[in-house]
Amino acid sequence: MKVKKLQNLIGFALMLVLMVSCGGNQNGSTGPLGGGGAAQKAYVAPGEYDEFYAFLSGGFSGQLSVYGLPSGRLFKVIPVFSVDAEKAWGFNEETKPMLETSHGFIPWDDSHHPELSQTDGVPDGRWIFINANNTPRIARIDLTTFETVEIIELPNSGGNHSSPFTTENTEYVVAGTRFSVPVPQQEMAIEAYAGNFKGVLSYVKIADDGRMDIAFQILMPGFNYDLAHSGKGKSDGWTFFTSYNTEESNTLLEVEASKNDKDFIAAVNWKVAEQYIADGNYEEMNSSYLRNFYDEHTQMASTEKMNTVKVLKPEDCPGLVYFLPCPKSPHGVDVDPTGEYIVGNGKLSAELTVHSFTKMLAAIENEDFDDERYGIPVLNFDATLAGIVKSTGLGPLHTEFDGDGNAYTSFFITSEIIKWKVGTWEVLDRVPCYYSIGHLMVPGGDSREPWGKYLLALNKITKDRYLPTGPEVNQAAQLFDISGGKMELILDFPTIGEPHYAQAIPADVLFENSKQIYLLEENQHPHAVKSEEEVKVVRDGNVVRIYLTTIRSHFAPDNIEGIKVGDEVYFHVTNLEQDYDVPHGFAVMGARNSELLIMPGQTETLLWKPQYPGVIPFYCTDFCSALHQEMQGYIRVSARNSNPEIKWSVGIDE
Ligand code: K7E
Ligand code: CUA
Repeated sequence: MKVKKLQNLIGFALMLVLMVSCGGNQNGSTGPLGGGGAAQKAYVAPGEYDEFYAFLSGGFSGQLSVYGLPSGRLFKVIPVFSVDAEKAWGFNEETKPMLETSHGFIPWDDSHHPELSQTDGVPDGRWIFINANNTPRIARIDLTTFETVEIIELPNSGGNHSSPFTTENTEYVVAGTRFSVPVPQQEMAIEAYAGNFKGVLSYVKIADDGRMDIAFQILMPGFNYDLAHSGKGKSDGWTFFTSYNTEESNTLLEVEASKNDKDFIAAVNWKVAEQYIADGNYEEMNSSYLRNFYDEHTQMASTEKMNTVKVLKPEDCPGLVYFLPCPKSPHGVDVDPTGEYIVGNGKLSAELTVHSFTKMLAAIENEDFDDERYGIPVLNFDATLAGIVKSTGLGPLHTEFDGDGNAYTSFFITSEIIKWKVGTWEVLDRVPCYYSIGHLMVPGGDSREPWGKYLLALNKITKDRYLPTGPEVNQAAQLFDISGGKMELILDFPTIGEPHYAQAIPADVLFENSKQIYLLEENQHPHAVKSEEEVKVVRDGNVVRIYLTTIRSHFAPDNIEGIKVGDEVYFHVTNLEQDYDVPHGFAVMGARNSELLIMPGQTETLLWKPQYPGVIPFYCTDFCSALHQEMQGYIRVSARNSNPEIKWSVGIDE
């Protein structure tokens, strides 16, 4: 009976919260908890595959997680900007260089926006990019291996938030700084901010093979550049960045940066930028930054240091940037699938301001300017206005689109999603979210051809949606079926970190290209051994390299002698398996890093420094076979001043 009482209590608490959080916004289009029909829509039977892969940013976990839709099943956490002991990311010798920056080795970041590569404005499944907000970087993940293969640092940026949104053929991914800073960095009074701090917008060129390179940076006024989206179709060639703090305040921004009735969307013509660069009309600035690349053949990451960047100054580059006034400190900026409408989500307002790209071009042509800021023309507000969505929701943050001419906007303050018609601006439907939605995502919803069907709400506050787990409850995602006229809630599921944005792509675009093994004969790791005959232990001064192999269910060698206290021992472990889904693990007692998790055909390296004489066990951490528990070995460690003979073996000579 106690249980029942508890349920009643929870039900009552829930009701209270609904009344407080949602202001009675439920219109009955969906029950708050869904029904049997809803369960059917999210149900993917055991053994069946999901229709979509969804990639959710890891927020303050710094990673990227992969879920199936509509089931909400977590498939994988891809380590990106934070070390991950499960996969040895940032712990093994191969991947340590991936987390090097000009500030040194950094084991963490805050990742907000995954963005799939596109061809003709449609996500193509080659790569997914994601930003690091704190120490400005962009990472590229290869979607054949679901591994991070490149990370580039962004110099002159103070926090990479409006990033890494792609152009429609992945010519570039962009990176606008959220915090303006002195450029180049130098000491000055903080109150000297206005006029002296700058905001940099970076364009990172993506080569055909995916390699990233900073093509140029635009030195903008010291505003906060919050989000971005590139044009598509008719507006291809442009990128739109929202800004706030056009007041240029350096303190108490919640008040000081909320004074101007309108801030700006910066419209950047990157084709014009390319022309200025081609004509040599730029400044080469000294700025050092790192680029880290993981080579799939050598299976090693390496770091390159770059020393200069090309900078464009808008005041010297007519036609490069225009400001579109946008009310109330806009957060998201979203471009509809036709490329005609640019939606500003003014986060302190109840309305959405939609600009017309065609009208913007006409206003530029007619020089219909109201003002200028630091040499950048400010277009007349009415001249570019396409329409206003009068929603009665509060706190719009982000908008996504379906393939049927509808838009979906998240409202943080009133905790709801509002569906509206592109072109007529009429509100069609609204549903509550539990609670306080940030981004939302429709598969392909920021592309030219959205797949539609589902809408994922990425909520900031979870409260009573799950059983309590101490003071923290993981952030809740909520899945809606949008295939009918009304949005229908069909699933809640917990997420990792605090996802901001997400992307999704039909599963069949990816899974056929998904790599199942690394071919042993293509393994060019400098310390690979391709058979048990080649294993060895090599001493060079106090550096000892142990070349090991794994195959179900033993290590070769598994008895090793001749190691001394004070040695630096590198275990180079090659997994000889050539079967799908047969990794082996490797862990040694007292190692001050992590396990290794070695995929079939791969080589990974663990550094270990033995601390005292003894016999130390090592073992396989991944349950690989019926005799996995037998997959172990020993290392004899001798005293520092001894002179032991190096020996290794596996099995007994008969
Ligand atoms: Cu709106 Cu960082 Cu994209 Cu969060 S941001 S919600
Ligand atoms: Cu190999 Cu367990």
